[in-house]
Formats: sequence, structure tokens, C-alpha cells
Amino acid sequence: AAGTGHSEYTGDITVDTTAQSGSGYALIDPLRGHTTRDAHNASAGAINANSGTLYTDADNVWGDGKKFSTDRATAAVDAHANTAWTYDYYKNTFNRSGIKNDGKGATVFVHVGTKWDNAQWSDSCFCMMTGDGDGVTDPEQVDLDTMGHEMTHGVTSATANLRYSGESGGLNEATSDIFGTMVEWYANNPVDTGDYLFSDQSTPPWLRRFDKPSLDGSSADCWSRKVGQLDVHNSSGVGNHWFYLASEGSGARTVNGVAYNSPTCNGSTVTGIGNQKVAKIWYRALTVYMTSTTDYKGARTASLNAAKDLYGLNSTEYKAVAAAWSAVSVA
Ligand code: ASN
Ligand code: ZN
Ligand code: CA
Repeated sequence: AAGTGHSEYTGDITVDTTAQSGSGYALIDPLRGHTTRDAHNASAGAINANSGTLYTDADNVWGDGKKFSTDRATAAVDAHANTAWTYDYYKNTFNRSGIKNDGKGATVFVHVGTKWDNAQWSDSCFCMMTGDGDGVTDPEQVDLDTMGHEMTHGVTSATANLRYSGESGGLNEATSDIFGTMVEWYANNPVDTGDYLFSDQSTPPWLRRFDKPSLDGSSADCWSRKVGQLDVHNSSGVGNHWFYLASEGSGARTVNGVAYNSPTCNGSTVTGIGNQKVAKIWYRALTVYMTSTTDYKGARTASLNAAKDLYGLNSTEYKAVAAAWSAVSVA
């Protein structure tokens, strides 16, 4: 059934629900198989697929549209809808049917932990957990790119299975940032538009950015021999920067009202081919060529193989991928 959702981040939207025998509706998505549950503040480590309670509602109108809402269904509206956007992005872009490409939906928990300003994917419960934010500046962690990021960890795990440490860990994180933001571009919501910022609904208005990752104070713009020693959320900067340069190109520009200025590490000028093509190349690289131990040099090879398959060796796309890797010092 088509419910009405008053969301926190994307205005008033439709949520796909299921009529219950007897009366009322539940946050079970009949098209994609996702289920959204209230964790009742259980901590992430304590959750299994059946924890908490399934969301139900008498009139199929959900939430009150407020951040830090006292209505526990509000965050559930965003979680349920943004899980659907992620599913649809993978289905309609790559013909991937769910995280494992087996048509099965995931379980999504909202209100995990107490003032837990984070979210995570777990393969063991095939579930995603979202916290309520810090309760002060960051509301519930259920916005589009966050949900896309976490569920992409499940996709990576089911495909290349990039080991979550060293350079492969940075590539794992970059993959989640890349497809998380592509879900945002795909949803094309006027309130939360596509950008090259990750977690752009937090305060300050991004946690990581793609054009110059080092602006967060910790992430790497350029590959170096030591990059694999950084936290995976910072060595990801090299991959995010590559994605930005290949998509938009180097230098300054404004996209959807956000100003970016992307330097290259080798003084070159890079011309972008658009994020849809780069995402297509990255998805093929991830699902066909990368393995658990792929490092940045291997990612260059994998994405060039993918670009060759998709566009040919002499294509503009192949050349842009190569130029963008060279521009982040991955030769
Ligand atoms: N939100 C974080 C991430 O997806 C959680 C974590 O570090 N496991 O990377
Ligand atoms: Zn992550
Ligand atoms: Ca974003």
C-alpha cells in the first residue's frame, strides 16, 4: 500500500507499506522486501534481525516531518524510503536485485543506541542500524547518502569483499561514499539534492568531501606510500578525490549550488565525464575485477579494465579514468 510519510530530510513522500491482516499497516516494503523496525535504543552490538518491534500504524500516515522528533515513526519514514531509493538505484542502474543480488530485502533499525551519532551495516543480521545523532546538532542518521553508504558496505561484502584495513579498507570506504552519494543524485530530491559531500545533513554540513578530502583535517587527497596506515575513513580520500576528478574535472565549479575546487596532485588538468559514467565504471570494477586485497594501484587497473569493457581503449572515458588516477598520484 502507498502510505504518506512526513520525513525528516526529504519532505512529504510516499512510503511502501503492507496492509496487516485485521487492521492497520506495517513498514514492510512489498516491492523490495525491506522491513523497518524500532530498536528501542538497544545498542548496535546487541541487535539481531528480530530485535525491537516492527513499525505499524492505523491510518498509513507516518511521522511528523521534524528532526529530533518525539514521534518515533519520523526517522522510520526516512529509513524506509531511503532504503527503497538505494534498492532502486542498484536495480535500475545495474540491474542488481538487492544487496546480495538475490532479491531479498534487508532489515533496517532506527533508534539504535543512546545518542549514537552513527550508522552501520551488519552482514550477520543482514541489517542496517541507525542512531539518533548526538541529540544536539546531528539528528537521526537516516538521510539518503548515509543509508546508501551503509547498504553499499553490504554490496561490497557480497562482491569484491575489500578487506576493511589498509588500502583495501580505504577503497571499501570510498566505494560506500561514492555509491551513497550516487543514491542521493539518483533520488533527485529537491530538499536533499545530489552533491559531492558525504553526510551533508549533519552539522557542519558535511563530514567528508570529494573535491578536496583533506579539508576535513584528516583525509588524504593524494596517494602516498603511507596512505594505508590512515583510518579507512581517511585513506578513502584518494578514491573519493579520483571519483570527483573523473566526474567533474579539476579546478573550481559550482554544482547544484555547492562550490567545489579540486586540485590535482601532479599539476595536470582533468576533464570530467560525469558521475553516472564513473559510477558505472566503478561498479564494474568492484563486481568484476577487484578482490579482497585490491590496493589503489589495483583499483586503477580494475577501473581501466572496466572502462575498456564499457567504452573501449581509445575512448574519452578510458582516458579520463587514467588521467584522474594519475592526478591523485596513482600511476
Ligand atoms: N558509519 C561507519 C561506516 O560505515 C560505521 C563504521 O565505521 N563501521 O564506516
Ligand atoms: Zn562506511
Ligand atoms: Ca551527499
